[in-house]
Amino acid sequence: MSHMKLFAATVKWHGIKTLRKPDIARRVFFHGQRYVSSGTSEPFLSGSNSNYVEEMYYAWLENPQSVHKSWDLFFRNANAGQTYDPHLPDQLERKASFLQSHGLAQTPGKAEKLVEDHLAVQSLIRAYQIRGHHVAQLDPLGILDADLDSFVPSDLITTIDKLGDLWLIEKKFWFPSCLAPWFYGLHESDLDKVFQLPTTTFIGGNENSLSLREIIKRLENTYCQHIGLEFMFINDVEQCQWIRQKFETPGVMKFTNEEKRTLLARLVRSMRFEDFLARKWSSEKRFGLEGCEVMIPALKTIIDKSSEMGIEYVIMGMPHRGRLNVLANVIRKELEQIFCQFDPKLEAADEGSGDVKYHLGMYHERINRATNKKITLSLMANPSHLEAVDPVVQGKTKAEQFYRGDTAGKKVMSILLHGDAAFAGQGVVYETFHLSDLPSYTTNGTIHVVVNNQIGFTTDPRMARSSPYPTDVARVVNAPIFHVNADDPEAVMYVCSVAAEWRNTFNKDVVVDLVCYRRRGHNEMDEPMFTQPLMYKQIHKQVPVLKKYADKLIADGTVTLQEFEEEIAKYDRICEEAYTRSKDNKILHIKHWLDSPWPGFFNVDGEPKSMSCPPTGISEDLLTHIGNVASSVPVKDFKIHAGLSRILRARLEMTKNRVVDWALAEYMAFGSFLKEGIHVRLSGQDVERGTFSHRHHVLHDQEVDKRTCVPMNHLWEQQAPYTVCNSSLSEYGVLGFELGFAMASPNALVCWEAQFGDFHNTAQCIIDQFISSGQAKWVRHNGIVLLLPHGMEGMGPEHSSARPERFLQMSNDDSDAYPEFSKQFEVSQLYECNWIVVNCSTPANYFHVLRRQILLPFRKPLIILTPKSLLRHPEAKSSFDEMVSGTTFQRVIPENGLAAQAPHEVKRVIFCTGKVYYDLVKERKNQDLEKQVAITRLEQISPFPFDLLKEELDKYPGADLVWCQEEHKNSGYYDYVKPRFRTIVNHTRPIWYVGREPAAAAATGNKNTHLVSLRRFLDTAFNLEAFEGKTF
Ligand SMILES: Cc1ncc(C[n+]2csc(CCOP(=O)(O)OP(=O)(O)O)c2C)c(N)n1
Ligand SMILES: [Mg+2]
Repeated sequence: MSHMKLFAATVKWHGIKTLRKPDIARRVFFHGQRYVSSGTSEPFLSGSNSNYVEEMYYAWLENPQSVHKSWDLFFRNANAGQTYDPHLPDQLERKASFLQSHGLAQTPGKAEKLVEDHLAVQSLIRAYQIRGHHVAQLDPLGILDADLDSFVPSDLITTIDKLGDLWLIEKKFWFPSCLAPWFYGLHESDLDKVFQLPTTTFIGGNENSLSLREIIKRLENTYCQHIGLEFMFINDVEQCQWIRQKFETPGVMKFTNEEKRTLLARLVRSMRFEDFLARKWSSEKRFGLEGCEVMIPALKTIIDKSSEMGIEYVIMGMPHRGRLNVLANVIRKELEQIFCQFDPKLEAADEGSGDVKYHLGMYHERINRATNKKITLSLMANPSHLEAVDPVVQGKTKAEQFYRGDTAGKKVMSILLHGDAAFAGQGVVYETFHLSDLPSYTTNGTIHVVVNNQIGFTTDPRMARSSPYPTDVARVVNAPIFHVNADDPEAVMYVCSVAAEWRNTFNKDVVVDLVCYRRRGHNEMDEPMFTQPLMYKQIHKQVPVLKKYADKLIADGTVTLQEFEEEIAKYDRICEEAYTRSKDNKILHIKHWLDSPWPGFFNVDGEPKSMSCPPTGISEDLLTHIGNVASSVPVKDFKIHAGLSRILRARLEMTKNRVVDWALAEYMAFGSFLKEGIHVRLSGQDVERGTFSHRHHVLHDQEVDKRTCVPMNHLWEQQAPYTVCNSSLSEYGVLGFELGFAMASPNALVCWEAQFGDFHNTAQCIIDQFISSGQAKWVRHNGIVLLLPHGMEGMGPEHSSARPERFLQMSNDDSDAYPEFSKQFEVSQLYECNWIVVNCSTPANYFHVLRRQILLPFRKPLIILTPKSLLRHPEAKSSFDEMVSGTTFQRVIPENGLAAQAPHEVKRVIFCTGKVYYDLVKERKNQDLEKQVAITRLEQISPFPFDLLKEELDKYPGADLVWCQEEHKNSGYYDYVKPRFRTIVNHTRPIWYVGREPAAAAATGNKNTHLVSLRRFLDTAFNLEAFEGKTF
């Protein structure tokens, strides 16, 4: 293509109109030469060309009648006895040898011409297959080029009438006709010559040769009408052949009358639904589908075909455009439930803050009428943030496949809808595509449907993307892309049916690009003429697709006008009746819009079955067993690295000594779930080994390539599976994916680990829009765990802080409200919060908080600030005693040393969280202040353990209260904890800050500065006069 564009540029530069015949001839000769000279890059009888002749020759050898008579003559003229050897080194020699050996040396001109013409025809066919989409009539408005380029590839003829003199392309400029057919050395006089068709085309149907005229006509029909196919970049012959066969075979796009009537009826619903909303609520935003009404029958065709091929569950994600229509006419949400949402007086049930109607999700099991099979449809709720839902849909789809044992994606499938501007502009689309073929992330093919209305809000595509099509991103995964003119409903149906067949045959992604227009402004209140005057003048003249299609079917007798009008009246009646019923709905229950129900997990009212959590410890036997397996290589003849042997030996030693480090504690938690049938999935960059080389959940045989072993999957004969998977280098996409995975079932522990905690900020949208607020907006629980390595260890501005302040700032517990402490306080506080933020200082507590995540009677996102240096810190070890049955997670670890024994003598209580505790303890010892200073650890930061901290504060009535953190003052925890501590003491005592100064960067890049600032704040922490005389 780049060659073509270059060539076009040259032609344009010289000025098309001023080209003189000799110039043209020279250019034509230049291009024609490509096929007769042995010195050019693709010479005669080389590469694919020689393959073609060979192919023909071998076919002739087998059966002379199988090739066209011209080839028959050609090969018969050749001398018997010598065969063509394509492996001779020199092209010229090869050609000469071949011709000579076949007795053609004396008539090279004739023979060469015959071969050249066939090769030319083959090249012409290939040119259509590769570039035909550039000239396909894709834009219903006829004003824009879907590929943003009005250039017609010079090797395409595009219509037979244009053979001859100068011809008009796209009514835009004159182009010399000779550049097209002559490009391959073919002339008008060749049009009625018959050519053998290569095996790479199906245009012949049952015939294997056709006249050039017929070849061009059929190629134009396939590639240059209302469908534009991009697939020739796919590196798989079988897949290319499959697509060619689907589209090239003559007569493939025929529909029965029944099918046409169904299509018309679906269009009626799609269009009349929008009309109805427009009539009833003319000034309400609904992001109508007008201009792409065909999307509804398109989706229904995809679902019908997929159901026919065995799909039972379709999970969909889509943006605003046409969403209500999809809910009504594809998912089949009751219309009154949709209509009542337009009532401004509709009260919200007290389930959460809710969301606007065009973001809500839906789950529906029903019978697919076309196939009479059961089908479940789920449309995922999503935020405004375009494309953010893509990886979430993929994760949920993967989970549904996983839990059904549908490893090949034969039962569960996803469909993603996109807008043209968002599909091209949002990077998460690319990240999601890159998950599509990874073993632990593939959903075995997604069908992407782009509502390509050739505009994004007010922005023209030429200003919105640098790629020719909005769909080019899909090329990275070799997904075929089918562009189709949305005003040709039958072409759309055909394309959708092939797309569904493709997905369910090859289990790979495919894109359907519905090239359409947007009849109104961005939303119903917007004036599009401000910015797109010409486009909208054309749009105002545009006959709606329903009318066009109805006229066509009425004209050809498929339906009568009366039948058509009855169909409309029938649907209008349905809408009116639903509208009347909708007025009875006074309260909106968001749970009726839930996209992922968890049957049996909650009680019938959707409430947790209890408000308590059992102790999270496990039996000593279990701890020992898991420890032993974690220290072993459970398969035979498996050679591990010597360094790893040392690590495993150390684990065994720890198990014998009844202690755990961080990695072993995690092992214990994960392993214990597997025994209980809870699936555990840990995903993220390099998680299998662990960024800090501490985990080693996947062992690699040092002698057999790619032989691995996951000991966690060898714990018991009957156990839930453990999935640990290194992800692609993405945060937004992968975190979204894991969130979606965690949505499918409450009986799984799904963890995403950031390489370093701060990298989560490239996934901020998933954190803000889904994890923090998902339950409030969509009443959907999610128990995802985020493991965010965090700690100020002199590693520089990045790799240091997981930015706990951001999570805390978004926590919804009220800093000023002093809660009532009931018996269930701990659990009900967890139930009320939007997420849990912890920073554990001991392996045992990490073990417990992971266990609590599943033992809770509901699900909440859990953000864990995980350590780096503590992974190997000799003090950061826990005894089995802290993990055995009856033990539990400690939200606060109070001082339990000398200071706690005589609390009234304590001068200062330092509250802290995480790793700084170890620095403080060491410093206190150095300064011999163990009686004067108590150190209390806050392990669960949010929701704030008001109850336990109150006890701590009461215990030390005469002490200074200090919050100490290693982070800078404007980050970390201080802003979150300060007002809450004050609430506990009713503003009667100050809570002093000790830590690093405020700073713009999360940490210094200078090791010395890091150490100096550490020294400074440790000094302040133990300077008992530091706050004397200060006011608060
Ligand atoms: C991530 C993100 N950025 C910006 C917006 C604001 N926005 C809403 S719709 C829209 C235009 C979308 O254009 P397109 O994807 O072509 O969809 P269309 O509205 O044309 O159907 C924009 C910019 C958004 N919703 N999400
Ligand atoms: Mg658009």
